Amino acid sequence: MKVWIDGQLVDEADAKVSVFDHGLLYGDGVFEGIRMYHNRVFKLREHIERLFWSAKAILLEIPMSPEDLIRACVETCRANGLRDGYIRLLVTRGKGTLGLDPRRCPKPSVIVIASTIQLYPEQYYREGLTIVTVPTTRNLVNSVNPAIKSLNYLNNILARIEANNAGVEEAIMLNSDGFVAECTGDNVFIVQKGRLFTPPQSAGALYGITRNTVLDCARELGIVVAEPNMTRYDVYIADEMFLTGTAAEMVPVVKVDGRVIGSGKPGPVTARLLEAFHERTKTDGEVIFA
Ligand code: PXG
Repeated sequence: MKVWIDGQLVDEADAKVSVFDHGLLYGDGVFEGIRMYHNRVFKLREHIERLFWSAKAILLEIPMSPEDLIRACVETCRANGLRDGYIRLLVTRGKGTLGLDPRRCPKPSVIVIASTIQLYPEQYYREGLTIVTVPTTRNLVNSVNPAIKSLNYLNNILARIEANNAGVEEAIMLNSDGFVAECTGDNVFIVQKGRLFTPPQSAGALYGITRNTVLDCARELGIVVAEPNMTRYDVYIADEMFLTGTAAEMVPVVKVDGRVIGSGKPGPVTARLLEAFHERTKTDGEVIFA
């Protein structure tokens, strides 16, 4: 496998960062997870835009233009012969000294890894996931805002460990007010009487690109959408529920904290949206091989 690092495509074995990189020492950096479908990098421009927003929020200057980053992603897919798969794009604060001060890091590093990704087992897409709410609270919007896709995912990892301990694959995280924020790597949606709801971004969620795509699909299908604050109660009484994320795509949820959601099977609105989503993956994004 070839990995893109700071302008060069190198062999996987030579793709290395310094132990003094503040991305490693402090989780100081930002990233994106991007998918390729049918020879296209899905929503690549939107991912690059969000990467620049994350970087801006942490005062990290990306040493490349958006257009150059787009080219680097496509080039890395080509170098690995990938038409479907997954890109992990990251920008670290770079090599510095021991000590927090990012002024000691003169040059941020840009890394593009293009590979494949393991989906949830197919069974979950057919039958739906069982999930739980976990005690670890979503980061406060006034701390490291959860909208920043930073290299410090420890909060989400703790929640994921709590999900693992409960024997399930995902976890709902609440914010400090007790409202539903999102899952550890996915945004949350519910369907109630034919209408689609997802927590507002101010509740402490990532500005999910799959979330936006699904909202666009819903509006196009004439489904009413809203972004209200949502409690666990709202989730329990939903007719349908699903999660969205680049890795997970759209995955139905059929049980939360022991409560069966709706009929206990993936619902009809979820199925319509899933079909619309898959259609979009066929036509959107930068072409890899001309
Ligand atoms: N919330 C969080 C906390 C995330 O990390 C999403 C929501 C969904 O956002 P997108 O833009 O992807 O629709 C994410 C994204 C992984 C992995 O390796 C995780 C994500 C994306 C890609 C891969 O687990 N999370």
